[in-house]
Amino acid sequence: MHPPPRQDYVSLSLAGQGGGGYNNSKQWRRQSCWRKWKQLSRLQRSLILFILVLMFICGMATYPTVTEHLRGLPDAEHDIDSNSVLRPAIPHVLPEPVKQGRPPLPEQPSQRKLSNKRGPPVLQNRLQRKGNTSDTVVVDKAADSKKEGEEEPIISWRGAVIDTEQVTEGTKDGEKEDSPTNQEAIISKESETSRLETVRESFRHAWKGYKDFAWGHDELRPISKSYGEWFGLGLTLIDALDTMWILGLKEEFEEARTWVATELTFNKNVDVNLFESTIRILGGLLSTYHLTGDTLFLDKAKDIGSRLMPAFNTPSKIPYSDVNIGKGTAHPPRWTSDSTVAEVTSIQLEFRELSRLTQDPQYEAAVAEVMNQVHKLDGKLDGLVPMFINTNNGQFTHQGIYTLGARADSYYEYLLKQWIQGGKKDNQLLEDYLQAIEGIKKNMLQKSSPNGLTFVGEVSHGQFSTKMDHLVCFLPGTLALGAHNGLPADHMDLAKELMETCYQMYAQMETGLSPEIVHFNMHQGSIRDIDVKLADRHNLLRPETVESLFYLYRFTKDLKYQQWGWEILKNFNKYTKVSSGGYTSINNVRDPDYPSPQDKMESFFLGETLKYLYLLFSDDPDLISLDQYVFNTEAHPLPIWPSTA
Ligand code: DMJ
Repeated sequence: MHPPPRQDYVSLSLAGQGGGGYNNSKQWRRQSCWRKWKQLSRLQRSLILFILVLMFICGMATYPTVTEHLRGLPDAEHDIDSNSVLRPAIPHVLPEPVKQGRPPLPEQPSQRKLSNKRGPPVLQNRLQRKGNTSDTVVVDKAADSKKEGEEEPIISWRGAVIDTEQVTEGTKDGEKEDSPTNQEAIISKESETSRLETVRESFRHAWKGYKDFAWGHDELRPISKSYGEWFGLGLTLIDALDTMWILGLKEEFEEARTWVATELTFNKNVDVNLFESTIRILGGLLSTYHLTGDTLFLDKAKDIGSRLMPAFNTPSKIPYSDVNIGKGTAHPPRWTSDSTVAEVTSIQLEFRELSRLTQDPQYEAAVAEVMNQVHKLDGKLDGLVPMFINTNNGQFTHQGIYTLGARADSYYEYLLKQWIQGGKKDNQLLEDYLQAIEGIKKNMLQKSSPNGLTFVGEVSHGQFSTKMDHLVCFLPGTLALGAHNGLPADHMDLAKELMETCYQMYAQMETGLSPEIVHFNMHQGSIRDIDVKLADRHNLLRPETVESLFYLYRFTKDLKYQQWGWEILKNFNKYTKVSSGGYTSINNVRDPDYPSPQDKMESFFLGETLKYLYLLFSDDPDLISLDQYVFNTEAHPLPIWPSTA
């Protein structure tokens, strides 16, 4: 090799130079080195010194990473192993799952080194821990938005807050794979699986009763092993279609689909209630169409939707309550020309969606007209609406009574949900919703005695009443949904307080099941928070509390909500399950020895209650994502419209 001609090239030849013979004494070597050093030019000496200094600096800089890496190897190994056993809940910090082919090779040291370059060692450990513990503990959503380096509260599956620094210590000390944290993960996963399976079993049991004794009819009467007819349209079967799809009950779904394809006809001389058939039948068919892509359900939805339209032919454009879907005529109930406010304002999600799918604006126009009129009406109390509206003059009637329960409840729910469905653009809906929530806070919220449960009472001609319907328990879920969509954070605080109250309406009963209506005690010295009147002790298998538990769990990941739902499901199974098939409403939630079965399984038990329980126990946020779907008031998910902007 020829040295390059340039003079700044440093050439060192340390052995066998010159004529000096080999002498291995220390002194000779020292003198020889010194002589050679002196023989170098000034430039050469400076360059050598510069290189040595540079090497020293590099050595110092890499020292901590290398030592940290070496120290971290056993823990990293542990992390990788445990991650491969458990499914990642925070996938971006875990290895990609292998989709096909051979199992993955063990990670090579060079790969680990690469991953260490993503951040300083301490931060890396944090990220790994977070991913690592994702199956064992649930990271509070709010914690995710915290800056790196801040404390992250982690909640164990028992609901206890764990100090993240303690987890760090445990991991550094070489925690074993079967550490309590990982055992909890496995238990937690197992309980998710078994709870989901319990809901499926419950559904199958209900379905068995319906199939054996009420097939194709509206409702099962499980005690008398017969059926009840309301509209004569197979209400339970239609209401349950999307539940079967979501629960993955393919066989049951297919037999129901066959019935819809071959037996279901709306060309019948029957009177149906506009609201009930819209939320259960139209909503159920639209939702099933969206989930399955099967146009059979869309065709049926168009058919029933168009047959319901005569209801809007009223002097005021406020629809009548009843329609004869065979004759195309509509009318109010025999005793009044009023409609219920909740009914005329809780059909909008379904008819708007029907217009979007059919490109026929008549459906949306009809229901939007109702909303516009109600928006402008006098007679509200701080955004709260009365319970009745007249179909002739379009005015509120029976004014002065305000409730969040029967006859008004879903008005509030649909203000928010229409706003969400339409991409959060309609300010009128939003303003009416926000004003109503303020109205609730101002006029209806009180605390019970002795335990200070927050409850929503009623107002009657200026007088506050401590009565609260079970129906009101939709409200925590709706408030939480609003907060999730950017509405004030105090809505979530209130949602949590009311959720606790709704749970107590179950927990404080002898059967662990809520009555239809409760009254809260407010006077000092009360011995219990909740009283139930004799006539209000029934339970109709209603969904509102488990519906709200689903929302609260989705948004907070607080495991207590799953636990509460689990208790409720167990009590439904204990007190309302009929051995020959089906579940029954009961008359007395206060008598565990004889809850007094009513011999009726409402269609919403399959359409709503079991669906929300299933979604509550699932830890998959994409199973009907709340950023893609909005549930109608009968738990039928409809898509949030894609933005056209
Ligand atoms: C259902 O039909 C709907 O949830 C409605 O909004 C209220 N009543 C029942 C369930 O309780």
